[in-house]
Amino acid sequence: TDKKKLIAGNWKMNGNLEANDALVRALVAGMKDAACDVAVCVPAPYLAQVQMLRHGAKLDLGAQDVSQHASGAYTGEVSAPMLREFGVRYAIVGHSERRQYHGETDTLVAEKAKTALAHGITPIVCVGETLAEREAGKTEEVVKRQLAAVIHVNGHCISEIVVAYEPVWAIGTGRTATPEQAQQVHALLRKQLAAATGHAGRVHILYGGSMNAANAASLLAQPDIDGGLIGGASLKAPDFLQIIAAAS
Ligand code: 3PY
Repeated sequence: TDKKKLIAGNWKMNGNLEANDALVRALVAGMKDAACDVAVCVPAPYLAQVQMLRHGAKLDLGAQDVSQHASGAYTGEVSAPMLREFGVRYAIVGHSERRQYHGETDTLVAEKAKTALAHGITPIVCVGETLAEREAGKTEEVVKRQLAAVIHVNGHCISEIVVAYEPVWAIGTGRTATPEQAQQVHALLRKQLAAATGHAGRVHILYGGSMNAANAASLLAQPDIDGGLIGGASLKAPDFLQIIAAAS
């Protein structure tokens, strides 16, 4: 399809006021000719700072998580309505680091996606298999189960989600899926979305997992890879800008 690609940075728990200032200014200056959509998913305390810095630019703002609840006695959580007040357009849900270190289940991830959508935030739903699951031949089963949990909660508004395929063995390890390995899973996910919605062509399926300036072009050339969710390389302006250029 001819939809624009989406390049989203996932800063994870990195950054500080000074570094963010330099990074976002460099991005805003460097992406004037970008023909793709670009977002940065920043730690919650920096949303206001980045919202101000990107003022007037095409750079969209994202959060890295969102509560499944809209408000209430949930100490430490951040709600979708709060994120909206800072101009947040996207929220990552179900990143493998949250599934692994914070015990997030398919059901919880689906509830978070549903709450985000209800408040006008597009969830970036992460799916991906571990190395053990891949080696046991379970990749398809795992990613389908993870995506099904979200689709079946949100059957009517599935076209408003973004999916990110992030093989766990390629996250923060420097190992990347080959373009062919990634394409194979993206095609499966597209088929699953098509069966559920009838218009899967509109849904962005991003690749994540050590996408960087050197490998972005070959991954983005695959027919079902509609963009990237970028970890470490999103913290370096020249690298992130190179990925944006590869997607433009
Ligand atoms: C990575 O690239 O390592 C990521 O986890 C992106 O979300």
